[in-house]
Amino acid sequence: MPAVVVLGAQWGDEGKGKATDQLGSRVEYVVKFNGGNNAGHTVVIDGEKYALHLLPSGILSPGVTPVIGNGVVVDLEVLFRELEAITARGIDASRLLVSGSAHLIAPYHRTIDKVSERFLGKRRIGTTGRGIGPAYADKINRVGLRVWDLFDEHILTQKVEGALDQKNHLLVKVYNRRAITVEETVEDLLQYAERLRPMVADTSVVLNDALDRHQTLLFEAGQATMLDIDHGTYPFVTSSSATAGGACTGTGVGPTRIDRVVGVAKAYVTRVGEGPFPTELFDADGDWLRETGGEYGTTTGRPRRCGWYDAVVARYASRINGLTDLVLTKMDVLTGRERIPVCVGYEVDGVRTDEVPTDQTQFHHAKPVYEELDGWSQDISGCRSFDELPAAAQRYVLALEELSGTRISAIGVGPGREATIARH
Ligand code: 2SA
Ligand code: GDP
Ligand code: MG
Repeated sequence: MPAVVVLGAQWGDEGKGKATDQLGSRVEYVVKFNGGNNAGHTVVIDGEKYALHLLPSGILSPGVTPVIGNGVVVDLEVLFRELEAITARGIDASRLLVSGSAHLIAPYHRTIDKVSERFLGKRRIGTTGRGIGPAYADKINRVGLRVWDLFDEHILTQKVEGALDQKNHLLVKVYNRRAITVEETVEDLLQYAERLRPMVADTSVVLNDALDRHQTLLFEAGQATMLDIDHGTYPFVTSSSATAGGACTGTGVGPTRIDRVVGVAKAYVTRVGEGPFPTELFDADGDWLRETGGEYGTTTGRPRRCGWYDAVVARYASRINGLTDLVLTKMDVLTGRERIPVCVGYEVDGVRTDEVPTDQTQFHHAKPVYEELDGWSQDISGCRSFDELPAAAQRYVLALEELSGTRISAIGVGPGREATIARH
């Protein structure tokens, strides 16, 4: 397994953190390639819960070198706060590497994220408010700040001046806020420069050299396929490439060096923020999934919208990412349901389709076509092999595998590191 990508096959929070952590014990590098501290990955080890945001989940495995790739946007205050918190819990984070080409989230990005969401009103995206979109917008607009810029105050000042030019106009004239000064921004960013310096590297060289030495790499995606800037439910998406291609652009490792692409999917579906979600439940079943599954945002605490498994989305994720396998998580949450609906297709304005419509209006109109599968009542959280699962649970997995078009190689039956069934 020299290089593997782990990514979300739905709208996020599928349990990528746990999947990464599990594979982490078998890899040498865990590389985050997109997003920033909008992510929230929960890993439970020996009953202890760790919530990671900006740091790669692999940081919890001894011996692993965690890497923040060039595709990530870095909030330095959050980085050091998270590093201090996990170091205080006895985790050795000293090997962390940060790409010099990664972009920085400046305080004004957070401000703009929050005020623009308020300004959008009914058209808001439901962002995490962490400054992610504005930081990526500056990157694409070529007025972004990169980690390397921290080590030349003159250059940093020039770049902050350039970035603030238009923003202050917008903040003062449109949003009725005070102007942000160049000095306060530079001072804020520079306070972290010397602490960061030893971690900064040309991580593309580091990772490609590691592959040359036959070491193993795991690329960890933030957010998910349906939140991807190109392939997600635009404009209700995050601002980065959360699909498999992002692992290449976000790290400087070429696609021919990647061997396996693992999609993580929940046995049902959740979404936070605004945007279309065909299988969403607005009734007691939705509340039941939220409470039984503990579906509240790891970063913001927001209640997640919940719905039944959507095989159309799973097939789409398989195609867009070229998935080699799926990890199906949270099977244990469904225990106790007599029947479990699974979405096998959509009806869009009276026409049946088996594909995710890329026309946004059509996706908003998509109505799920359900097939009902038998549920199971036995507790499955202690099962550690496929054969131990009740027959109906086995049939549920096999049906999802068939409908999703990708082999299910592992099944999650609880939040703990050990609560997984591997299928060989
Ligand atoms: P942003 O902040 O610009 O990335 O928001 C844009 C959309 O992307 C969604 N998004 C997420 N969806 C699920 N999980 C995320 N991480 C946290 C978690 C979220 C939380 O693990 O629970 O705590 O609320 C995440 N990050 C971004 C977001 O909801 C917008 O729809
Ligand atoms: P991520 O963003 O994809 O890493 O997922 P999150 O950590 O935001 O949300 C997934 C939640 O489900 C976390 O609280 C995990 O501890 C939990 N979890 C992961 N896998 C399983 C599983 O198989 N069963 C149960 N019950 N919980 C799980
Ligand atoms: Mg999450």
